[in-house]
Amino acid sequence: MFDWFKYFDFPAWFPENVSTFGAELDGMFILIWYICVAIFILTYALLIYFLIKYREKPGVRAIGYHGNNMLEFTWTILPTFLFAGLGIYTDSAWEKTKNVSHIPKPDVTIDVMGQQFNWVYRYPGADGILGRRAPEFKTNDNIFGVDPKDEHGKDDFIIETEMHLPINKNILVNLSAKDVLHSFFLPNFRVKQDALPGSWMKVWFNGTKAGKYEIACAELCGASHYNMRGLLYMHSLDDYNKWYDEQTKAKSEQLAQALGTTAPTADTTATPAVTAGGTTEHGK
Ligand SMILES: [Cu+2]
Repeated sequence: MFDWFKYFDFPAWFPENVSTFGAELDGMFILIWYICVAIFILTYALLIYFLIKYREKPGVRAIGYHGNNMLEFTWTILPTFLFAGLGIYTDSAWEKTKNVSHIPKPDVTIDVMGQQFNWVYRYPGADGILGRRAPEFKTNDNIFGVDPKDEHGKDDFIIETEMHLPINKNILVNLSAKDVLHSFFLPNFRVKQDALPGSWMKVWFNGTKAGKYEIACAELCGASHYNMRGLLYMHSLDDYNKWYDEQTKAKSEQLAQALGTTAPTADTTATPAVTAGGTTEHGK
């Protein structure tokens, strides 16, 4: 038999959730979805019923009707309670995911910049500290506005389109845009946040499953908006640290070349970018 319910069950269309807070947000979405479906069915059933009941009949005259205070009172009060109730019920999920003062201690902090038409990521480099940035340093060659005098900024490395992160770690993204409004969208992580030129927003999440995931722009930002697609690789901690080491080595070689010196030999004492354990529990 054709399974109609499968098509009616809209939440089943969601991309796989791989975020610690995803299930809670999905639950909220599903609750609101089914309330909407129930109201839709109720109102359309009534509409069709009245259409048939009060259809034109020979010998029956239409009557004028000037409203009913009780009815109007009811359909104003009921939605008020419904919306206020939903607001109170979903408040904790909102606080956990969006309230900046409740962001858990980050294990990895990176900058993400949206521009026409791709995403650019800045990692803190070998020292693990992102260089200071300020608007006055912004140029086309320095879109993040990193202070050229800040030592912490020298080893920062920038990559485009592909983002790499470790699983089971608290990720903090400082988000901004270079030109117009963009929206940083990680469907599998239930993360979506507008990116505003001239402003840095904090976005956090914690991914639970290694793999390759889509990054999209969810704000119509120009002619190639559809093309603003990135890939997020979630790695095990070891794989992530390996990738990170390669990037920092490439960066130090690049720096050495620019200075006309040879790169320091691979230092075996380098501390891993992120250490195992010590993951802060997400939430408050
Ligand atoms: Cu965009």
